[in-house]
Amino acid sequence: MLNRIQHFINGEWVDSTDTEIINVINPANKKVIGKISDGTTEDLNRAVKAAKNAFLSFSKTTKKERITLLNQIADEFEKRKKEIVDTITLELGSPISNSYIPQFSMALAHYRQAAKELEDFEFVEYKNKAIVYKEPIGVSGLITPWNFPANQASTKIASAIASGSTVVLKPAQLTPFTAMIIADVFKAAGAPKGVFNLVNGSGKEIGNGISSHPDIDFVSFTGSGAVGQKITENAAKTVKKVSLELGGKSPLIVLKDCNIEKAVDITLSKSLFNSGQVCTAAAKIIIPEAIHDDFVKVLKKRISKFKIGDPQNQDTLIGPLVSEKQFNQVQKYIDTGIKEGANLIIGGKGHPEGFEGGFYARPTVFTNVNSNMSIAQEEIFGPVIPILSYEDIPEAIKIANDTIYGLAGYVIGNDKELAQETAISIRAGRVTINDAPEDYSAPFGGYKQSGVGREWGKYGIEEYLELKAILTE
Ligand code: TAP
Repeated sequence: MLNRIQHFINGEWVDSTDTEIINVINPANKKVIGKISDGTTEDLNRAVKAAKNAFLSFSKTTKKERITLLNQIADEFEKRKKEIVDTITLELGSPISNSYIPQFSMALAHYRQAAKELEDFEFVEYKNKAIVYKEPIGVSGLITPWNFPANQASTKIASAIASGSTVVLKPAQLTPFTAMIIADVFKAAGAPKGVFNLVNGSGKEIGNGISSHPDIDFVSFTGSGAVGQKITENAAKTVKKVSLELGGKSPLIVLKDCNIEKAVDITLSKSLFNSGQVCTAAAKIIIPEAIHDDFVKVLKKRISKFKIGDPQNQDTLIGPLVSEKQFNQVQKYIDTGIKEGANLIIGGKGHPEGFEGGFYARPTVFTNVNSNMSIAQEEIFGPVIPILSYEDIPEAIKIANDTIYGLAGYVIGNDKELAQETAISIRAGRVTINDAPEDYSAPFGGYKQSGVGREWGKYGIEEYLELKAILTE
């Protein structure tokens, strides 16, 4: 039982100002795995005060000092690999192999990448006779979701530290323990007191407190669109800069000349990874009419290879959803898909046989989906694959862009030129062709209602900077 009922403020683990606690559940068996404090506004105020004090000196550190600190953080993070991987597996229900790659490895990569970006990052630019200084933005409030507990926090923290800003993190109450290990990492790495602070608690109390706090200069949020809007409204009252990484309904366009087996494998991994609880998940699959039936035939065979199981088992590829709320949301969309007339060819409502004790949903595939259906428009955040078909490329692109979102997209095909042209036509912040690997130096973020601002690499660091022009004679 993990009993971590303290907050990390000013370089120390400290008691909460209240005794309220929150139970954390293992989604694979619904058992309580530990407790955290349900933080108060007073706890948040202490953390903000520490971050504000620390900013006075941390904002003056040199690039070299911050490169050293980021590498020390990365080293300490790496030392705790097993603890982090086990914790993600326990609190999120992510299969253990995925808790390592990419959950752990992505988070680690952000610290290393930020240190690397700093090497040749220019904090001073000369424009005619003006000198442009890029200064750290100040106290940054970070609010993170549960679906990538290490990665979502680490990309924000790494960028903030690289810029010389200080932070107050509020992780999701469903998955708080991984973030608490990050606090241990900061302590072990010898980070100056107050540079990193963590307050646990609810979005209602601590999240709202962050977005409306007069001493917080910037809020970086990842999560749902509804909460993103609320944060923006709150932040407007103190004219705070806000960066939002929200949801998506990312299209995956398969081109006619693809290798069908390969295309199916990529589709399944992009749709079903993390049980579909990924903001960049391939969430509407757009197939040429000419190969539709062959593609579906292969997909029916291949999907059984995605073994559902206990997240602790090395060969498990699909674990439970994170919570009952998430399970119910997925059930609702499966119901809606059926009611709206899509053709359910795999899966359906309920639990997979033998997995009734956790929040497991059945991997589900719908064909005969049209672009107006809710399952083609709304973010399901579960293992549900809607398949649509197209006659020609303009129609494929029209379907792909028929969404309020624009976070990611995918194109699979052999004709490199056509794949690239198609990728360019998708209105989204990050489009992957075939099975291209991640690139941590490239920007990550959304068009349209998928968000505001960018994370990762130098683009992430730039979010945490203010520009000052000094005009000289
Ligand atoms: P959210 O409610 O958006 O939670 C994300 C974070 O925001 C959590 O830390 C949450 O705190 C906090 N929060 C909640 N209300 C807040 C408020 N008023 N002010 C500031 N922070 C607040 O997400 P969810 O309810 O867990 O999931 C709902 C849906 O959001 C999912 O089904 C999915 O569609 C989407 N989602 C998207 C993403 C990404 S990466 N785009 C990630 C997760 C979920 P708590 O600890 O109280 O939850």
